[in-house]
Amino acid sequence: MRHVFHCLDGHTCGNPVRLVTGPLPDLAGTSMSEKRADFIARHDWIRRSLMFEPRGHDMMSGAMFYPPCSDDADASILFIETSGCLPMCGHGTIGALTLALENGVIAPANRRHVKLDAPAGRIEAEISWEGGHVSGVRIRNIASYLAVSGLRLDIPGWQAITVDIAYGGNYYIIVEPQPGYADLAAISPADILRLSPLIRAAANQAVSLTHPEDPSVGGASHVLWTGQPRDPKAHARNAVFYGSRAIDRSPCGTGTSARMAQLAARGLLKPGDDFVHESIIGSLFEGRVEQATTVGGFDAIIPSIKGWAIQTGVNTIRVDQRDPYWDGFTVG
Ligand code: PYC
Repeated sequence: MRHVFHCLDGHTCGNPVRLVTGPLPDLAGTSMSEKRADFIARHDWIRRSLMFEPRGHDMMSGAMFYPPCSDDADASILFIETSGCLPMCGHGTIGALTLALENGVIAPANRRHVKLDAPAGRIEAEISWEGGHVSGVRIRNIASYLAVSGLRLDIPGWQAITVDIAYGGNYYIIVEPQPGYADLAAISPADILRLSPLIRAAANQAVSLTHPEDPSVGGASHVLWTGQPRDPKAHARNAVFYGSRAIDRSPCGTGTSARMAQLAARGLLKPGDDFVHESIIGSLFEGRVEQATTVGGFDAIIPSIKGWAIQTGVNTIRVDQRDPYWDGFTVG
């Protein structure tokens, strides 16, 4: 059996985005959270075949637009990545909206203001246009909060470290400078790929994380390594590990949201403050604390993140079940 998927490929500040325009599977459920669960239960082969090698790679990340779930939204968005179907993805939203709006995949009532139902909740996007091109997207993200602070973890074969865990649409284990970890500049990408899975396993063994208002979201999935900025416009630099072998090339939208929530909980950011985050390749997201709020009894913030994306191609992808690797593979 052969399946053909039509995709628009691009990247957001360096990290890939593959927008699948069709055919899309019908999903059961009335909310994007229920539809995400149905996709995972019945259609996950589509994610695996389009994200993993030989059609994708370790960093591949994609999205699909569906009709809105709530009355006043323009569309709904589902995220498919090598790490699974994330509740929320910032770089994915910026890229998917750019590709969709430039190619007429969605037709919002207002092309400068798009309301989306995401599995993690309602997000809104301000779109900047230059001629027929989207020059920037600012997403107003879901409520983000510091979930755990000062967690001590013994990392086998390395050392004991102290981390915080914050939520920005996914749960992030945040590694800051401490004895044995001076800065992002002091470790190599190979170290990040080797140590992050160990940190993630130790964190999930030490604490059980469930979103206080959405039991379908839980577990620490991403590791955010903090660092001093290199670009004078940035307040900080970071590298986010996700999946089993990926380092985000963008500054990571949900990671930047989690980091802003952590800094706000410490009193280092307040509503109205900007926070420019630099990625491992030097690209920038412009973060901002929009307002203070609460999540299930935790003090929280509504963050926004602005970034840009570029289309790199139009991709018709075949998934042929005669291919022994039809639903993808990963190495290592
Ligand atoms: O931008 O939120 C993000 C993200 C999550 C994983 C990779 N990028």
